[in-house]
Amino acid sequence: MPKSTKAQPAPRKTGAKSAARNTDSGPSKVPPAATHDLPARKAQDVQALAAGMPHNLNKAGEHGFANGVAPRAGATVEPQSRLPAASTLSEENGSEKLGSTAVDGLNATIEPLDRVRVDSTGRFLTTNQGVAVADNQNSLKLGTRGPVLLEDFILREKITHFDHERIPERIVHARGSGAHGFFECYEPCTDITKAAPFQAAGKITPVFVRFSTVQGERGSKDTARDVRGFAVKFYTDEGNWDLVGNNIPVFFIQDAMKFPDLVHAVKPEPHHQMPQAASAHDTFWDFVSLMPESTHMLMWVMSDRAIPRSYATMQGFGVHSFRMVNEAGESVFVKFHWSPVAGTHSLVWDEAVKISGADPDFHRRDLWERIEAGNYPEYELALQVFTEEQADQFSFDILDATKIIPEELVPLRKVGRMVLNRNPDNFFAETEQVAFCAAHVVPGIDFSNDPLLAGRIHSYVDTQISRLGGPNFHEIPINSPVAQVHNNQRDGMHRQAIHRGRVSYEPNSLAGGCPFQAGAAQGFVSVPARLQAQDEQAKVRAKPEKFADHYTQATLFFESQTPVEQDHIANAFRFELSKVTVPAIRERMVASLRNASEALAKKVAMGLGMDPLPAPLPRALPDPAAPEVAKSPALSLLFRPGDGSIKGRKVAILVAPGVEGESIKKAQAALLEQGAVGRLVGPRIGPMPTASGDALDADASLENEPGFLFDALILPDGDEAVAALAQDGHTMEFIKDQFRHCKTILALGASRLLLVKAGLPASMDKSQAQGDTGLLVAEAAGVDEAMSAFIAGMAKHRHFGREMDPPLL
Ligand code: HDE
Repeated sequence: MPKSTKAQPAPRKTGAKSAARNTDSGPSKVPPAATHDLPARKAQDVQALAAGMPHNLNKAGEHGFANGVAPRAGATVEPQSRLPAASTLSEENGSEKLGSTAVDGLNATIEPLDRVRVDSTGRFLTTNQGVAVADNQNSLKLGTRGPVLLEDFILREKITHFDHERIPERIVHARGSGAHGFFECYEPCTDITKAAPFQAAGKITPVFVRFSTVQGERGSKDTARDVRGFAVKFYTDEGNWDLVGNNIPVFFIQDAMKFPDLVHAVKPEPHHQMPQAASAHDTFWDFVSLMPESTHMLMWVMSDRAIPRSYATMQGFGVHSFRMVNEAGESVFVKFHWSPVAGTHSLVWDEAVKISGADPDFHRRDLWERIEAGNYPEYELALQVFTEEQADQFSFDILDATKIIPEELVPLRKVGRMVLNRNPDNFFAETEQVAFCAAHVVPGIDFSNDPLLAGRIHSYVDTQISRLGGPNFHEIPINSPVAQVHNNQRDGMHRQAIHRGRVSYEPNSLAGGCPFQAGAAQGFVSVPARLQAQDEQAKVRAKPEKFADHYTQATLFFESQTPVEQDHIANAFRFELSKVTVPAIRERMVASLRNASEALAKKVAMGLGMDPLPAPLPRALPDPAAPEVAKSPALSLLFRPGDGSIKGRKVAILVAPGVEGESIKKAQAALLEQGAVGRLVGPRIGPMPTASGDALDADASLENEPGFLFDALILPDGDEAVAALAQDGHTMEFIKDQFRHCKTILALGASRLLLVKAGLPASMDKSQAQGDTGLLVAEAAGVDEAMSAFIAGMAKHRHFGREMDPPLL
């Protein structure tokens, strides 16, 4: 606790009333006064408080290294009464609006969001001033056919507010979706950190998470090939900690100096603003082919990681090396990893492209629906913990954000889980206004010297000032911490806090020294990073030597993928580079790929009709250090299949008049039991008479919910229904897309014919012999058993054994 001395009361006698009623000068000594005269009492107590701090007690200790690492708590003096800290003696005159007086030591803007949640149930319309609006249909006119009057303040307030509804979108990561949830600590991590969320098993910390794409504008499609933002705001009881990460553990560049260049290159080209939310264009590939340090990241971005199936099925990474520090001040390095309990699952490219047309909100909808259905997305947080001495031995530099630390080299330590269990009440107020910031850390967490991270520490606060209209964005409810906020920052646009008293500086004696510096015991103290050799201390614009190894980890990533994933990477490079209009850029990129993987470069070149191969690009570091591991199986998406559940998946069950209803109802029930949704998709929505005379109600149509929006397909029995579906061209597209995207298909009874009509392998036995357990046929009577096989097939996510390039169907 801070040092605190009690202010000595002045003797109380009469005679000071008039002196105490001035605000601009006073006597040489505060005259004693009767305690019941408030102005005089205040003057005495202020004098006593100020006199209680005859000099700045901390000043002498403020210098030198020892104070630098362990600053002392500030000195404070306790006032005799509440009067010295008050702005005004009239604060006792409360009202419905004012409430009562400030509560001692409390910043009331930091309260649960209930404080600002609005529910208009049973209320009438009002203006922003709370004045009831009698007529919300007509503007004020001079007669029914006369001119509208300038006097109509209700119309003008409404239109003016509307005119200003938009705020600037984020420069990057404009497109996103958010959710509330909590982080639960598995075990105390006090050995490595004093950070509040990690102090006790079972400790719960509230979080808000925002997932995003990077390149596209706010209204762009969710399923673009892109990195996904994975930003988590922990409302810890020691302040907000933002872990602003991505779903890919490396980045394109090594130094913040290059970030605006990267973003300018990947965004729509400035002359015609095309293409939207896509890296497949000249300027992006021009830039990255001249920046060989991007190659590792390119491998990830061309992999299926860049087209996740769901926010609930992608990993998250802190990317940079951070530090953790314990109570004793000992520090280690850490990398942060989020792993989805549902496993890592992605889309395939053809599917992603189609989804972006039919449902640009695919990921947003999926996140919302999972949470509404109680299938809460869940992720485990793990740390890679390593020391500075270990880091020195690695073949790569841990300050280089284009490098990972293979899990085989430094294992993952699981420290907790995050569950997203509440959708926001209002997208704008929460998801749009949330302001993440790489600089928001709490005691126990600290930065490394990664030069990319350094730029981020600056950038995020800066950008919010223009995006959210001023320096007080931390007071927007979604951004305000649950920990108390007390400082001497004042004013600025949209200030919410009403600070009591006249002191807004430190040191002070007039507020008893408050708010005082917390000191090392409770406050944030930067880790005094180890001093490097003297010659490295000079001011330079330079990179460490190991940053020049641009290809070793690109090779590691590619070699660690399964053959299917390698094919997808090659196909993505082929697609993207085929969209480039300048052959020299394409060639430069393939020349660069030759340094990472000759096989990949050849395959891409072949797909681009490039023969012969261009000579490999010269390497910045001809002889890089040998890597610790040649393969890291953990880098494959298939390494994390998840808990095997099908929760949150969507299944299309086609129906048409004459459908065999019982098997469909059973199938739908079996899916619901597993947490998956089976939707009845008909030639149109509405009731479909079944063969047995009752009806099934189709809630989607072949037209409004095309096949690629579903994770799996069930085709129904019933001759009449099958004949009707066979007449509808959508059905064939539906089946073909499901097959092409390697999804699980179950054909019941007569619907086998539809598979044949769609051109699927005529002999199911042959397909199954090839191990494709995702193509199932069964009689309607055997639907229970068939559903077990179907669910097992879905749990495998995809059946890549049937994939062909180009696709057969
Ligand atoms: Fe960001 N980044 N970034 N970034 N970033 C922003 O902040 C920036 C980087 C990331 O859901 C901006 O509030 C610089 C790496 C996410 O609101 C901006 C550099 C990683 C989000 C900004 C980087 C990220 C952002 C835009 C290089 C992965 C969305 C709006 C030095 C670890 C957060 C905003 C949300 C957003 C700057 C590089 C992740 C402009 C200068 C590396 C997830 O401040």
